Amino acid sequence: MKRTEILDKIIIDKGDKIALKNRAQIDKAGVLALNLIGSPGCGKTTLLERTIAELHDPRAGSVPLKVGVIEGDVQSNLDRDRIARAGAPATQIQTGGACRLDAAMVEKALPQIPLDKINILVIENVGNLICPTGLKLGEHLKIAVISVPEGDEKPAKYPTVFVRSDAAVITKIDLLPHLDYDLDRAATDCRKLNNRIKIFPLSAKTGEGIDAWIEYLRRLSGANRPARRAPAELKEPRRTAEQK
Ligand SMILES: Nc1nc2c(ncn2[C@@H]2O[C@H](COP(=O)(O)OP(=O)(O)OP(=O)(O)O)[C@@H](O)[C@H]2O)c(=O)[nH]1
Ligand SMILES: [Mg+2]
Repeated sequence: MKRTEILDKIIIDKGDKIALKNRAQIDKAGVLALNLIGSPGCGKTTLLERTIAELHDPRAGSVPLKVGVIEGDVQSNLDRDRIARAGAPATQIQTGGACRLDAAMVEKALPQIPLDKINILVIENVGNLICPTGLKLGEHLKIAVISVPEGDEKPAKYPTVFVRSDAAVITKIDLLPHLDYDLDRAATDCRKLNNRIKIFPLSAKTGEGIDAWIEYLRRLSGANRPARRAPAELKEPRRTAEQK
């Protein structure tokens, strides 16, 4: 192993230990934790605003679920303020230049979120489709977010996030009539990379497709209550040799 590779490994191992500590804290509270990964402007915060509205104030017959959010950006508190306006506890990490969050940043941010009062913690990673994919933060699941204006070839060109994610949200489908975007191609390419990935085409603006996404979160959140933790979805998905 080269010296730089050894240093990288030491850093990643240290980060993984902190991620495990974060995860233990999150599990103790019976909270489901998601790491949301997508390019700048793909629609992560808008998806969260819609998700918070649907889960906090559900239609008759469903129990409300409370969401807390750790926002990650290079600079500014803009996304934290949006989430706070949507009615969820939120805190902001400013990386000061780094293109992804790491477990130590999340460890510092966790005390700002009342884990005992929420069901789902979402960590919105820094807008980037590559850098955030390699680091564990303490989440149960990674969720990839891509959007129609980015183009349908994104899964083929940026495969790693789709290999490592449990679900892919394809957002801004309200723009499909205006753009040459082949939804089937994007979905097929995601499944070629990861045959267990769940795909949710939706529009956070119009609400089309949002029900399936909300139902998915409800099911996962129920599965992470302490008494019934660790069903298949909450374990690392098994990869084929090609996907590793
Ligand atoms: N038409 C349409 N526009 C959307 C949708 N979702 C988000 N947008 C718009 O896309 C732009 C970026 O949305 P954000 O939610 O801020 O994107 P983001 O991924 O959080 O951005 P960063 O945090 O900077 O990485 C905004 O102008 C949103 O209004 C959607 O479903 N349809
Ligand atoms: Mg955002």
